[in-house]
Formats: sequence, C-alpha cells, structure tokens
Amino acid sequence: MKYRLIPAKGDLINIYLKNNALNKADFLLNDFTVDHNQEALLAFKDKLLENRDKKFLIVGDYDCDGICGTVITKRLLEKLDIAHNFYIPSRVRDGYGLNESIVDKAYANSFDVLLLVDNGIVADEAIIKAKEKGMKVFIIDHHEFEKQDHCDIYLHPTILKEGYKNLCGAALAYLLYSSFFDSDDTLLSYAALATLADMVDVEAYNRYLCTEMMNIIKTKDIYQLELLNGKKINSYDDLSFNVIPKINAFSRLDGLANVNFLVRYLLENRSFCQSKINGITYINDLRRKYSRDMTNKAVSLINENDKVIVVSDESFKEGICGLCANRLMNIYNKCVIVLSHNEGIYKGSGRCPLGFDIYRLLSPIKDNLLTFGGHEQAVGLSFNEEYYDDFIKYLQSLNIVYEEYQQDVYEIDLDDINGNLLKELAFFQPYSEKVKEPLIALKNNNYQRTILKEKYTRFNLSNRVSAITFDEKYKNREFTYLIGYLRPDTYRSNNISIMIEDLI
Ligand SMILES: [Mn+2]
Repeated sequence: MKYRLIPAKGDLINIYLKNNALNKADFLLNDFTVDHNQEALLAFKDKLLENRDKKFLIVGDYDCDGICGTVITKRLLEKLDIAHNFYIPSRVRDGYGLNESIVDKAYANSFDVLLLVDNGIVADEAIIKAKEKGMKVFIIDHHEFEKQDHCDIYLHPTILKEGYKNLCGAALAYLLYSSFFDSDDTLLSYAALATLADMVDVEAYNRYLCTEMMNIIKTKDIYQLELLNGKKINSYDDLSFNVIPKINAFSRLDGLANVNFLVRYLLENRSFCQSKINGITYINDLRRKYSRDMTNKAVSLINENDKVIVVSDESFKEGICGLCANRLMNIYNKCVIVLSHNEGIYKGSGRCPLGFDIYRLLSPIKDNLLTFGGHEQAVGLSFNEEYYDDFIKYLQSLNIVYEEYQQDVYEIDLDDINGNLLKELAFFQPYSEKVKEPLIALKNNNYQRTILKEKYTRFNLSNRVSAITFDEKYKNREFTYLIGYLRPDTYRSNNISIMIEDLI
C-alpha cells in the first residue's frame, strides 16, 4: 500500500500535529522581532561601507532565489550610492555559480568587488583567481559548504543566530537590506517568494517574511507579482504554481530567454511590466511545451524495467531535464536520470522517490563526473560522453531494492470538512519539506461521478463540498478511498473543493 492511513475523524488538526511532532506554538510569531544586531550582519555591513567607493559586480544565481536576491542586493547598492552592475550567469554557457571566465570579464571591465548572491560559497578556484587579480569577493549564500577562507567576507545562515538558520539567498539579502533601511514591501515580498521557491523550512524569520508578504499582497499592489499571476494573488499556491514557475522558466530556456531581463522586470514600473507580461507568459508556455514533449519522447525511449532509468537525447534541453526527470519519477516510481547530450557532454538531472537517496547512489562515482551536486531527492550532474557506457554499467551493477514509501493520509469524515477546518489549516501555511500539507482520505460513500469535457472527473460530495481531478486516468477508476488536498472552491465562495490526488 502506497499510503499509511491515519484515523483522524473529528480531530484532524491535533492528530496531524502529533503525527508530525509539531506544536501549534511553533507557528506563532507573537513576539518575533527582526534582530539586525547580529555580529555576522554587522561585519558585512561594515565591509560594504568600507568599500563604498569601489565598483561592484553582483553575480546572482539563475533561479528564483538568485534572481530575487540579485534584485534586493541591487536596490541596496543603489540606495547606498555604490557603483555597480549585475550579471546572472547563463545556465548553459556558464553553468551554475561564479567561474573563471566571469572573473576575467569582471576584471576586464574594471570591477573591484564581486558580490556573489545565492552562489559562490564553494567556488574556491574562481574566488582565488579573482583575489590574484586584486579583486575583492563578498558572498551572500546559503548553500552547504565545509570551509571558505578565500573570500573577503561571507554572509551565511550558519553564522547567524537561531531563527535565521534556514534563510535562502534572497532572505539573507533582505535581512542585510533591512539592516540599512526601513522595510520595503516589494523587496520583502521578493524575499518571501524566494523562500517559497527554495522550499526551505518556514520558521522564525522565514515565517515572518511569508506572513508579512501575505499581508502586503492583500492590501498593496505588488504589480510585478500580480501580473505574473494573472490575477490578484490569494494564496501561497498562486505563488508556487503560477508565479515561481514563470520566473524559473527563463533559465530553463537559456538561449531563447535571458534571465537577466527578469532582474529589470522586478525593478521596473507598472507600465513597463504590463508591456512585458505577454513575453514572459510566452516563455513559460514554451517551457511547458518542451517539458511535455521531452517527457513523451523520454517515455518512448526508456526501458521501464531498468533499476535506474537513464534517458538522453540530443533534442533534450538541459534546463528542462529536472522537470522531465521529476515527471518520469512520478510515473515509474523509480530513480530517473534525464540527460541532454551536446558537444560531447552529457548533462542533466536525477530524481528519486521519497525514502531513497540518489545523491548517495551516485557519490561513489563522483570523481568520474565533470559536475555533481544536489541532495537526497535531486541531483545535477554532467560527464564526458566517453564515460557513458561505464556510467550505465555502474548503475546496472547496483543492487537496488525499491521499498515502497508510505505517505501519511488522514482519514476524516465528510462532516469534518468545513470553512473552519480550512481556516485552521491555513495557519500552518506555507507548507515546506518539514511541514507537509496533510493529505486527507474520505471513504467512498457511493459518490456520484460526473465527467466533465469527457475527461475530468468530479464528485459532488455534498452541497458545499466537491472533489475534482484533471487526470484522465481516474475516469472509470473504482475506489474505496478518495485521497486529496483541501482547497477553497475558487468558483463558488464558501464552498470547498478537494483536489484529488488518488482514488484507491
Ligand atoms: Mn537558493
């Protein structure tokens, strides 16, 4: 069984909390005040002020966190009257983070300081090169590292106080910004957006950012984000499913889109943003199309009996490999590696089901790879094409047993589902890796099925509650339990809709 059914009739909230070893008090922000008086923060401030007369180059990462971090840092330097420019490396041409060719270009353009945002903490070689050329290197990053003693200074969550240990790059940048200036609604919203995008734990400062953002978004016009959403932003879902993917689409379609444009977009006036929104939506639609096409192609190429599914094709786009691997992993429930193949190099991403560790799986061969990084559930990797056969041989030699991971599902009654429950659940949002949204199960009570547009399945469970899925495979599925997530019904106010995840 894919699920672990937990009885929770009449008491979902308490059982959910207990099952996850959570306390309601952990979510309260009553007495949270931002602490700008932290040694690491003060040291970084001093360093910036000492170098006010220098010319800075901000080098950001190409994902949502890196882009938002670049935007916040750029505004900070503007307000401090520090001469600067910014550059977000190209995913395909430059790869992730600072490299020696960026250092050379920065030097040739007479920049004095490299300010790395959401990258750099492990870029030792490039940092050493910059130092040799007489440049300074400041880092604002949250990625894991062992030791960094080549840069001039770094701001990293590990050297901040308790409550600031899970900050993403943009949140670090905003903490720094707000230690100089009054809080800024737009920049704070970007920091919170990045916090959602990076799926870090939402505690303390991160929770403060997210809660503040929601208040801001309800009352103020953060048009840059609303235009991306296409309508007024109502929920964290709007940001996670509409806004963030559009921002991330740019680096995925490297070559067709330039991620540096988004820095400008996020800092521009309303009429500029309005005039660009169709272009951004077009890039995102293209990203969706590529991801669909690549997945279809991949399905036609793979052998689903392989222990680790590896698929590559010269038509595959490097930036889409992760999305594609994710889809395939969900279809086959196995480790999946999707690789682009260009100019003698295989480059792509791996994903694996929960309860499995693809990072550990590939670690023994990391010396044979050109690049390798990631965590339990997701890795990025590249290698020379000469290594391909040995790579496959290595994977085939592994003795992999897929133990089925059981997902917790809370069985409740239809009567439990009401506006009050939704309100209570909203208190725990935004969800994260650590605080996952409770999946609920309802016993089938001869629910009447309606098929919409000949493919979507909908059940009217009561006059207030309905359930829906857009996945055609459930059209005729018999079931004992309806499994899904609770949502406010966007079409009928005060009603509730269950987004069906499974019918078992
Ligand atoms: Mn990040």
